[in-house]
Amino acid sequence: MDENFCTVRKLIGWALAVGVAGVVCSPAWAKTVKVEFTAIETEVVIDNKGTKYKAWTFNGQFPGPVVRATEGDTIEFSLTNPKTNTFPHSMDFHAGEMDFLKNHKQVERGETHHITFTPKKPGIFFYHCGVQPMIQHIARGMMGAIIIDPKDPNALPKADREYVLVQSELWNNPDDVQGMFDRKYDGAMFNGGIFKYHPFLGGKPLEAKLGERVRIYIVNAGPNNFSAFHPIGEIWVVVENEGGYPLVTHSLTDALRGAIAVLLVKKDAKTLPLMPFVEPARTK
Ligand SMILES: [Cu+2]
Repeated sequence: MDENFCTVRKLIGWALAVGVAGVVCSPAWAKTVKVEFTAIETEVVIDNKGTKYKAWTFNGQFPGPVVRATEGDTIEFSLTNPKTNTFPHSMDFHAGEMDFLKNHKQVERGETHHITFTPKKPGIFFYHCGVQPMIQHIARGMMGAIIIDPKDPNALPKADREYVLVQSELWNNPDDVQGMFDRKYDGAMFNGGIFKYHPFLGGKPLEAKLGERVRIYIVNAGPNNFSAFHPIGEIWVVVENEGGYPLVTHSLTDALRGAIAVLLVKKDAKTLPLMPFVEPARTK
């Protein structure tokens, strides 16, 4: 593995974007990535008006932090459920291929559970709490994205910037489990916010400069709906003009309830220090 890349990533990348405790580089390309999550039942803001919502979260974030590793790495994960919580919680990484009965443990209050696995397939995957009613634990925020980069650094073209969008539905009443089963939801969100990246509705757009390659990762968090994700005003290959380009689910009942983001392409585009921004994939 490239030593400079390893050192830089260890110092600035992972710890800021992911909440990862440490990255240990080995002589080969594979490394050990330590990820520490704490289940936190807390209030979060879910729209541009400041509306608070009684969420269940990983590390206080809705969705949880983006976890990132490279194909073949070892991920050492721990989930702590403090005694101050009310409910048990758990973790199911869809990037993992491991014994379900052994690893998917319900973590009671006051306990910490450890999972170690080696992701073997590159891509972006869902992760979520699996405690019943699972539909409620996901709807209330205990979910997120894990990116597994290909070990071949040339497998994907270099991206100048990357965004992660996790789409989910919102129930204004977080205790309405029957409404969750009945799909009677009130809003749809990218990254835990109604119109969070819509500049005409109080949100802050995602930004890019003309000519940049922007890689956008999308995760269907549901708990019920899938995203019919696509850009408006362009096709995926390249943006040819400066301007605004909505990124939507074309399932309009969800788009019009909040799942519209805008990619603003302009000369002075800045890098946004937001959860959806993750460091560029490893390239050489
Ligand atoms: Cu949970």
